[in-house]
Amino acid sequence: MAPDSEFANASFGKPDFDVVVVGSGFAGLYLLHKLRELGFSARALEAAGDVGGTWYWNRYPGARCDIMSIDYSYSFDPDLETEWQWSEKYATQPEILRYLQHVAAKHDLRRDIAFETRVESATWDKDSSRWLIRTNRGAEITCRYYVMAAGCLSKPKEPEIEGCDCFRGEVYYTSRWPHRGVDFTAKRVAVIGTGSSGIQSIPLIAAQAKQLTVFQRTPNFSIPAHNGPIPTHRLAEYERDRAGYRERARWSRFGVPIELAEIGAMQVSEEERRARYEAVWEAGELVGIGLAFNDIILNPKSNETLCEFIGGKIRAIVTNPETAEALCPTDHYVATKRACLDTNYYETFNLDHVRLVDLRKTPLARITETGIDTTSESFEFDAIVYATGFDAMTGPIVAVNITGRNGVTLRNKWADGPLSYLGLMTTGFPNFFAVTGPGSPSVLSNMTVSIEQHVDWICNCLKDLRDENLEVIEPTATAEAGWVQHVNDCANITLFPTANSWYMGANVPGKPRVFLPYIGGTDAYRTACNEVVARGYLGFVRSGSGQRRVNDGVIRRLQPDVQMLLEAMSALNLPPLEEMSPEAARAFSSELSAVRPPGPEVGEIVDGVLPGAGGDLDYRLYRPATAGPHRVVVYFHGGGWVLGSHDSDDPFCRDLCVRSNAVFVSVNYRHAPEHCFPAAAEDAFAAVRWIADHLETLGGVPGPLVVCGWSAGGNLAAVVCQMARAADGPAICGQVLVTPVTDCDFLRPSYNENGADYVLTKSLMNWFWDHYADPANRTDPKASPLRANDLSGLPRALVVTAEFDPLRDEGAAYAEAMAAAGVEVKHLPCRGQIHTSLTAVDMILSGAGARAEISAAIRQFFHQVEDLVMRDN
Ligand code: N01
Repeated sequence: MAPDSEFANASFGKPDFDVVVVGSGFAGLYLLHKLRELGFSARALEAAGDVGGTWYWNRYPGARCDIMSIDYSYSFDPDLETEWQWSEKYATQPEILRYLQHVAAKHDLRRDIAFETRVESATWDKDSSRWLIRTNRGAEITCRYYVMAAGCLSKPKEPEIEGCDCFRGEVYYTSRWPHRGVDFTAKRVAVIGTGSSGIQSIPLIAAQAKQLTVFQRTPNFSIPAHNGPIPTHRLAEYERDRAGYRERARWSRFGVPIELAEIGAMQVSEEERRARYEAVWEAGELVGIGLAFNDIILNPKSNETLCEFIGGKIRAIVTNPETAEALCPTDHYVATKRACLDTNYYETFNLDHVRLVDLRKTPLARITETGIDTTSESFEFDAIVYATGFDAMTGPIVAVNITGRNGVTLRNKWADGPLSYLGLMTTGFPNFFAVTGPGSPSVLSNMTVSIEQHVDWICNCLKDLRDENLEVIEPTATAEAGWVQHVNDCANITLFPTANSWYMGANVPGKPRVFLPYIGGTDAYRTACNEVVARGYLGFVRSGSGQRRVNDGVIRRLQPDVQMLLEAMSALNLPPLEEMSPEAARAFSSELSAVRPPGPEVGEIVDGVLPGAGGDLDYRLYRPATAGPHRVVVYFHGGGWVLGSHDSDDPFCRDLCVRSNAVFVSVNYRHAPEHCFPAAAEDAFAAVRWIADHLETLGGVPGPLVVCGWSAGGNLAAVVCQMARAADGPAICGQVLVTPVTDCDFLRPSYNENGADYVLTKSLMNWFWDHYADPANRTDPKASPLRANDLSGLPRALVVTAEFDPLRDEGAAYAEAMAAAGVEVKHLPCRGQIHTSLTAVDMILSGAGARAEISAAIRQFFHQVEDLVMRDN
């Protein structure tokens, strides 16, 4: 990155303003206020004729907030909270607009706003370290910092319907509703679009119009708002302690202080599930949908139960069965497209003069001079209302021609999707901020809470720069790439990417398919933003007055669900296993195993006994539900040779059995310290021999086996392969070593990097080794397979390592050493995972990809055998 001329500014004099802000809605107004309070000169440029932002433009009938009014309001001014009384649970657009006008007047903000002024371009001038802003009024304004506060849903989407311009009747857009209002009395009206704007306006348009026809392409999930007075319990909670209430909102998942569910939908009975959904339906609160259960946006099965519930409600309300069916969403999970709150939406379709046209059955062909043609019918109208949505999040930002360093435009930089650090800034565009930009919680949260958080962060950042005699700030490429990865990691464990939503950019033809907001939660996001500052503006280069401070780094490297798990475990303050006796540690880990999700159903589970090296060993066999016989995998559980059993690794075996369509035989081996090295290794080898000899009795296909193991079990799987090679059998066609122990020394970097904070610690590994093997025995290849003199001739291998595992480097070293010896090896390094996370089925969803790859490798090992057999025949 080329340094800016941080020395040169003096010769350019002062810019016109410290800060130029685009927009004067919730974000722009608060920015002006706060910047002024901090002594910065600021100017807001606003395309509209007055303040209000989205609430200035969206004046269609029925427009209201759908976050409760007391939550959907500023918290920065305590007096405002007492002097302004909201009249309803969900305030109307005129009331919210009056509120914003009141705020503007109270804080005398209009004097710093240029209305009817649209920003056309913004260009970074490297020599003067300032932005040059050009507007439709021709003037050029210079500023040190440029902040887009233009809203996420402010650029209407083109309706992209043939013939739009030729209709001779009245045309309205919900997003640009005339100030004079519209009277539909005695008119034949069409509404195109059934998102929030359509769903809010349709009942009110129906109340006036002679005839209303609704053109629906995709049905949406909507629940009744039950508007009226603010619920007394909520108002009482708010009034009892306003500051505390606001603080709870700031640290909540969605910016609204309501209790999160702690249980998944499939963990309760059908009656309880229904009761919870009824409560959500009655409460009439959008955030309540996702909070009925903690896995609604994670687990397809859970989500389907809510889809069915809402579908049932729609069918009960709408009397025409065909219309009811058409109104039931079938192509997306609840909440993966923005759900809606309505007043009498479904009831409206019971009115005789209201008709629904299902564009999935009869697509829209064109707009004509007199109405609308579908593929099967021509309609005549007096007025058409487009409720067709927005080019969300990125649209309003790239609508301005923003040019950063080296002449690069933001439009080009974001051509394949937005790249940002924290959703606040973007590399190559110094001193440019976006309020609630892509990559921040924004539209997935209570916007007012997220706006205040961003404004506070930006203003404090500018103040810190000023205090430290710095002028320019820009994220590093590493920090930005890390954040974009984290935003995607968060989205990818949810159901959101499965929907064609505007969250995914799917509503605008040609827009890249990228999940735009941050779904990690406003609480987690706020923590990350605060941490960036506390760590000296991690991920930023800050410069000015001859200084250049580079603080490169990535703020979130763990997978989001792994991070949450670690936080939850840290809150529980669990005792370290290594301070317990082996018996107590075993009992404790069994207790933990008992409360985790069970894993998927398999066809059959059979418990049995087989002869080990020193007596009988229990095993558990998992058979797929598909027709057999199946190939057989012998599995060894983790637990440092001291703990664990077929119970402890049961969900992992179920998952791999289903995914790989192979029989899994999970064998219990003797544990240390009662039976030290080499008991476990000898048992493991004896078990493989016995299973190889009894494949048909076990319902398996005769032929080579795959061996698989996790952690100490991975160690045993590796050792067994070496023992089988030495003994010339049994035949093993593949080894899968999941975060295995391969060596006894603790000198590799991963022990230092990951030895303290990620569940498997250095001291716990010490404890395991101390119980398992005397120091003299530890270098034996049967304990440390990496120490074998010769690794050639071993079965094909998949070695899986986790980034934040002390054992990462020894796993990688074993993969490398086998490859160097000519073994066909695949190494699968798992980014953001810890030693224990890959086996945590249905708890760590981000581990599912690795389990899919493990299963694919198992299938591949067996296919290679089958290919050989076919060739031989
Ligand atoms: O827009 P939308 P919106 N032919 O994109 C359809 C916020 N908001 O203005 O789904 C036919 O949701 C399109 O169909 P499909 C809120 O975040 C909040 O209603 O693409 N149909 C869809 O049905 C909301 O999510 C409030 O198949 C076409 C509709 O038009 C966001 O703003 C109130 C079409 C567009 O729905 C956007 O809501 C209002 C075509 N060519 C809005 N093109 C509050 O309550 C599009 N459609 C605070």
